[in-house]
Amino acid sequence: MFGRLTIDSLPFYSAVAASGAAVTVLGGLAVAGAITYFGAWRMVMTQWVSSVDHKKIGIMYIMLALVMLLRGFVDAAMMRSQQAIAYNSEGYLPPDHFDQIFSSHGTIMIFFMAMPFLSGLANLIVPQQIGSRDVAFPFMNSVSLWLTTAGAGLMLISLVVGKFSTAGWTAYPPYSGVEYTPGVGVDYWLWMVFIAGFGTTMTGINFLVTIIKNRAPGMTMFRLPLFTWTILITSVLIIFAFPALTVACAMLILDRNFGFHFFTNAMGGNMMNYINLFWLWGHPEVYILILPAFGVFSEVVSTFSQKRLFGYISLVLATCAIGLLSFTVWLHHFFTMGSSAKVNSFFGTMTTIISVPTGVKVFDWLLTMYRGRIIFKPPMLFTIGFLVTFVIGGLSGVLLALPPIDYLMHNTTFLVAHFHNMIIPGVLFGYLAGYMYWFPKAFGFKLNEKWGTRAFWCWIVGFYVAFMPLYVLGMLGMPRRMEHYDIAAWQPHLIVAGIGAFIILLGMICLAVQLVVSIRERNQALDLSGDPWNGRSLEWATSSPAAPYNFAVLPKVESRDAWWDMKQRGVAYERPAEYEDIVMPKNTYAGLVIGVAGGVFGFAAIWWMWWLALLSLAVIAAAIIYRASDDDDEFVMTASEVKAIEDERFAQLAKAPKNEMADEPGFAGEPAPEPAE
Ligand code: HEM
Ligand SMILES: [Cu+2]
Repeated sequence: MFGRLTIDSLPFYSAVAASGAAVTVLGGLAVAGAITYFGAWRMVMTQWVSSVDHKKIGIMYIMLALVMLLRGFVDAAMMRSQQAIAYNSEGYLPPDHFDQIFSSHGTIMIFFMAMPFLSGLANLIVPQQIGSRDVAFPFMNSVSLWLTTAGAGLMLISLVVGKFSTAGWTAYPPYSGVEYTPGVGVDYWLWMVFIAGFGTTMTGINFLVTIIKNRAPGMTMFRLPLFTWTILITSVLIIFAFPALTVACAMLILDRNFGFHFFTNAMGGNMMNYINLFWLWGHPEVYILILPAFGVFSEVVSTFSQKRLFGYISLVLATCAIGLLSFTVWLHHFFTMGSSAKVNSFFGTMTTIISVPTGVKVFDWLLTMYRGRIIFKPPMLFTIGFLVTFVIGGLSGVLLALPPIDYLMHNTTFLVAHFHNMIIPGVLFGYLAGYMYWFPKAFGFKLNEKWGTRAFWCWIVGFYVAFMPLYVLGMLGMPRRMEHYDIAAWQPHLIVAGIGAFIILLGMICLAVQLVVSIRERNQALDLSGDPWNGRSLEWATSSPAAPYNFAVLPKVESRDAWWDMKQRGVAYERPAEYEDIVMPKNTYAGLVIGVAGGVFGFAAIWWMWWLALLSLAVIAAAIIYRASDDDDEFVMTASEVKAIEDERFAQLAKAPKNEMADEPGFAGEPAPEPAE
């Protein structure tokens, strides 16, 4: 009945594990309690979890990402404190537990923090930027959200029932094979990645189609805002890369649970096939994560420099080039695994070539700032912090791209320093900048800037203090993933790194305080105009938050920076003589049902409760059939309803300051002079 699930699967074997489980359970209860206390269940069910509105789906993705950021950070803080004290001592985390923690940290940060954050920003903004009323497949969008959430749910459940994988975020065989790692840990990892991967693949398809098909009249490809361009290329990468991961997971699942031998050392298997498949996804994945952040930086840098983006075409082409090249470098993750010198040099060369289009982008951003009238709001601070720090990380990447150097540095903390140096300023700062930049669009009020600035300073200082020592440690020969060590020279650096993690903790606290303070003082920071930063692209044409249909009348685009152009021509806030009926998709629980059943299926498969697995597959099939045969999936918003909403919007606009940025020191009013391209 319960497969391999027994009472011993509960984490009473260790105090640290039991408290992790307790915090998870109490956290879940607290959320449920809060919803009950505020009498909000009805609202949550009918307006949020069943929603197919891309804006609400985006907000839910970002909420998921922020919760998982907290969880991933707690893991990081535990590792940092363990390593700070574990010189000639066991520290407080036993090896098995430490291994679970680095595995869950990496897995959470990549799959359940960064990926949902990126899907969330894309959902919130892309349809509005292209002048569309929704994504191409609103229902599929809801399924994607709930499958991703199901994966994250399994991640949290693994803290309570059973143990998590100890095989790192990459789950390399043969270690992750059943021979060396029996138990459910690796199966948790495999099934959650497999299930969330379906959601992500569907998101990729959805956004590719949306951007190709749903653009407003006049929005040609070379008028698309840069953020939308990066989401377009990211979607293509998702569609080509994620299947490799899904297949690798499926094969390892077969190996572990059904006696197959794809990746075993015996019986004709070859573990290198897994590692190739994994990085065939894994390297494009880092660009899947970072390109949207580049998109955010592009938007932010031109808005807050009050200038047209410099080198638009070169930024688009560089994005495409990076997307293409990202499929040609995967072997740099295993230079040391014995390929020939020729193969290694090919992949090393390709890797260094990627730095060229990336460098182009950096210069474009710098030249956008050059002679701009920069306004130092928190999103802009994160952008500048990114530019400086990312270049350092890029240089250490070029070093690692050289196979002879990689032979020395492979699996040391030098690598850990390098990729955090790319991923924290490059990915996380980008998403945080996007969060602060687009928050008013989502909720109708701005985030507190003082706390945003404090968060920025803690993050950037904390980053340097936490990760620069790892470069040194790497050169001192410290391997990654060490639970304890007996080399005295390492400890001072690890203590400094621990202090850095503490400063980042302050940054996390500032983010939380910022949110709380902003909600409490929202009436002083209302965004009445929908255009709080004097923006350039179409998402600022809608009200904040946007009406369910975004645009009562689809905008007619006549140039790049469409909204800026409309404001210049004085046609930004024109009202039509008459409104029309708008057909909208109806909310549905089918997406939620598929997600929950997907999560239950994963849990059942992990624990070998095959009857339950079959049952949940049947539920998924039933939900799909129900939804597919339901013809009543749309409703009409009548012209008079639309008019009522728009009347309110224009009444609000009349109250809004004409240009909310006008009080800022350095406000340009007119566009700043453009350097020739
Ligand atoms: C917020 C501050 C962060 C800190 C203090 C931190 C710290 C750490 C530490 C101590 C490790 C283990 C290093 C070792 O193996 O010796 C690690 C590994 C890792 N981190 Fe982070 N990290 C942070 C943020 C992030 C973010 C934002 C991401 C990704 C979006 C990320 C992704 C990873 C990955 C993929 C690994 C490798 C896990 C493995 O070895 O399997 N980290 N991090
Ligand atoms: Cu790579």
